[in-house]
Amino acid sequence: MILACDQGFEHGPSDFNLTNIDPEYIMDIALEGGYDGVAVQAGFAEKYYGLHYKDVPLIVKLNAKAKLPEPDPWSRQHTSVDYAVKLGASAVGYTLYHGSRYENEQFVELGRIVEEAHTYGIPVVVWNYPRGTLVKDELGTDAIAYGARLALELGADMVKLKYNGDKEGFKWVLKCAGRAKVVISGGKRVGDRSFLQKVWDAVDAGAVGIAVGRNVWQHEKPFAMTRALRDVIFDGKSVDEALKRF
Ligand code: FBP
Repeated sequence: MILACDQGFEHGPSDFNLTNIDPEYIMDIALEGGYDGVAVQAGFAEKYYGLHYKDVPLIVKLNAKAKLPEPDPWSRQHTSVDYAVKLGASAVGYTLYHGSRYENEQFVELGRIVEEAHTYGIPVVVWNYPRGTLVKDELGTDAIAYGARLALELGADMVKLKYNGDKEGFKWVLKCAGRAKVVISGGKRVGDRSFLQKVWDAVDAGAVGIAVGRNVWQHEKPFAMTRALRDVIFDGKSVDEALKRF
């Protein structure tokens, strides 16, 4: 269970309110919710990841792009593996937009990051989203499966993918990811049942877990949602059982 909070950069502050815009609020959910990792940008880690939060493994994102109306995204590296390690990272993260006309530049960047991170002995988590003018369907099973394969072949230890609801197709996606562990992203805030069902289906198909943000920290009861997610992911409980947490 990874809590992601890079949306302030990727989407802008409109995803947040007066409470959850505070990075300490996010870090407190990660710590008290017992998350296995918190994925943030370097500046966030620099100012908010201190001794108090050392029990939450830190994943530093090494690249980002802001929300510009650019049909072919190019998310460039802005933080080094070396600096992420100095900040206390247990892993580094990188978003790869395959299908963008800049994908080759991103492949090269990610390849170098994998070499550096593995030299330090830390894993690389790849956010893989098919996106760009040539991508007909960002949520197509074939596009997601291709992303899973690219991540494996580039050296990802874990790949974060969107779950499109095609459970049989997702089994193929997982095969394509090979030994790279698959976690799913959350997406926009939706109803509790629908979110938990998506997680249940993905885990039942073979995903190892989640790396999500908005459906947790936009929730008015983030700890109840965290417990419900734990029920579904680790304790094999049904969605109906998990919903009793609310
Ligand atoms: P959410 O669970 O809030 O969707 O977060 C997952 C995530 O991958 C973030 O880490 C990232 O900022 C965002 O989704 C990217 O979303 P989009 O697909 O809109 O670019």
